[in-house]
Amino acid sequence: MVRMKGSRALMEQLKAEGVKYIFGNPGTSESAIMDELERYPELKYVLVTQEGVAMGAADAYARATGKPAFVNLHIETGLANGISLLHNANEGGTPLVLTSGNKDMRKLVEGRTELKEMVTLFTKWSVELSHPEQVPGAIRRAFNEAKTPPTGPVYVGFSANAMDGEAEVEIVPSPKGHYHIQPDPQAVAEATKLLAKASNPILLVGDRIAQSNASKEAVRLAEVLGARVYAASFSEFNFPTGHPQFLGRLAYGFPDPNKLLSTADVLLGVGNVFTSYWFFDTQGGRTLAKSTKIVHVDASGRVVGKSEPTDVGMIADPKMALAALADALEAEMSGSAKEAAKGRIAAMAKEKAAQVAAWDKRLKDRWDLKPMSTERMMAEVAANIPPETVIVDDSVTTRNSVFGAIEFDRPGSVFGERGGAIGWGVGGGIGAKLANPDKPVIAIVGDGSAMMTVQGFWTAANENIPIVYLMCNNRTYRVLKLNMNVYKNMILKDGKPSKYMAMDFPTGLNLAGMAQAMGVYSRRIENPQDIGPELKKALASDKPAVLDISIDGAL
Ligand SMILES: Cc1ncc(C[n+]2csc(CCOP(=O)(O)OP(=O)(O)O)c2C)c(N)n1
Ligand SMILES: [Mg+2]
Repeated sequence: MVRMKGSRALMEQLKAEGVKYIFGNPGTSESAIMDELERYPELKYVLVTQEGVAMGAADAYARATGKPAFVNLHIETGLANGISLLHNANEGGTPLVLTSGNKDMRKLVEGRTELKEMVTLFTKWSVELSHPEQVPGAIRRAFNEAKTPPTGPVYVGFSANAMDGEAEVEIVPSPKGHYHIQPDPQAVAEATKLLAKASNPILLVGDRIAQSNASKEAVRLAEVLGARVYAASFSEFNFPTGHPQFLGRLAYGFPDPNKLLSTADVLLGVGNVFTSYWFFDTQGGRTLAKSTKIVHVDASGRVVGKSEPTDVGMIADPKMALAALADALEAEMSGSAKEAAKGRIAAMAKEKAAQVAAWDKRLKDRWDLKPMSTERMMAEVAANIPPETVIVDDSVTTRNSVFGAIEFDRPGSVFGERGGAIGWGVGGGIGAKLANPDKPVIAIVGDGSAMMTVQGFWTAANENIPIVYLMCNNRTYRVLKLNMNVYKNMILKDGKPSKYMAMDFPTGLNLAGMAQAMGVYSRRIENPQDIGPELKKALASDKPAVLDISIDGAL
């Protein structure tokens, strides 16, 4: 045990947890922390000028490193600005430790905000410390909670007396953690019984596959089973998109995903994959046909069987579960079932080839559009990035073209916005680049999303983080118009066209100008042929850059 101030115990515990970066924006309630940091140059403080940037950066950093990220914001005022993207981290299960300072506990009559009440809805665990003795243990528990499946964000508030007071403390890091939990053999047997006899199985992959590093196991299982593969989400690498059995992402707006999934006689969902869409469209929570039997695997007991009536629920690490299922299926499937699986795979190759041909045709048809099409933009990008490039995807309605043009074939190659709050990608680019200093990282961001956290350009300049931003400048919240059309067709059914109120930017967003004003190299690009040379130049510069690309925003 060593006697020290709470603020020093915090730094020592962060070092023990292996923290390299503190994403933050300080205020007076963080004075003790900022003073202590003077003696800890190994803990690099990444200053942001809007809290959303810190949250986006921490989210991407945690996901790209697989380790909890650390954020420090300012009391209720700074914390409030971070909550929008805290929601995304919570939805996606990102392990991060969010903190802020607070007034002295003794300032009772003057009034102080119970900070943890602000974030309990969006965190896995939240707590506020009143004594220096609590600091190392609470930080240790915070890291432990954040990284233990189901992973998620946690919050720790520091009252001034917890930071300024002294105590005898012991610094011990949180356990390394061995989280690959084997599935219940009974669940494997029941799932195998269903799957071995399936004549049209579908594997629905979610982000938890990436988190447990299970894409190889997912491929093996899909091949043994002869399953069609769809992604409920691809905000992390789940399955090689070029694989002949990978038939697409069920993005919102995809032609009726529920109908498609209901064609399966047995559906194997891995992760938090049974999501509901915006508008009410179900009775009693069932979105899929009764004839579709469901096997659902996830590390979280709160997710398995959550909404969709489920035949076999399996709470397990996806990697372990998929490996166990593939082994069991190989043993269980009859010779004729294996032959049938091969036949299905051959048919899928044709469907896949047709999808690729459809993309090529769309690209060709829209090649010379002015402003340029998203297809052309992304084809130019794909032709000019090194294969090891990491893509940060906050591209909103440009996303279909991102996936049309770029084949993702390895873990860590893509990190996308998830959870719904826009403003993720500018900070996301910073976090992904800090986690991948030796790889080129590009962030593809919608103009509306970029405007939410445009201050992040300044952080990229100030810290010289060589992230290349590609702005999808379509002068509109295009996705809101698409969703308005769905609302009209599905709910209003009035057959009248929408005026799309407040969904356009008649005063254009000069993102290149904003970047330049914040010290970042930038170019406005109208001609698709300029994308390649500008992108190469930006990637070679070892400095941040913003390429503000004017694209078509029509529906
Ligand atoms: C913090 C926050 N505010 C508002 C919204 C509502 N919203 C959802 S998508 C969107 C527009 C995204 O526009 P943009 O980034 O330009 O992409 P585009 O649709 O044009 O491809 C908005 C405003 C949101 N999701 N999050
Ligand atoms: Mg837009």
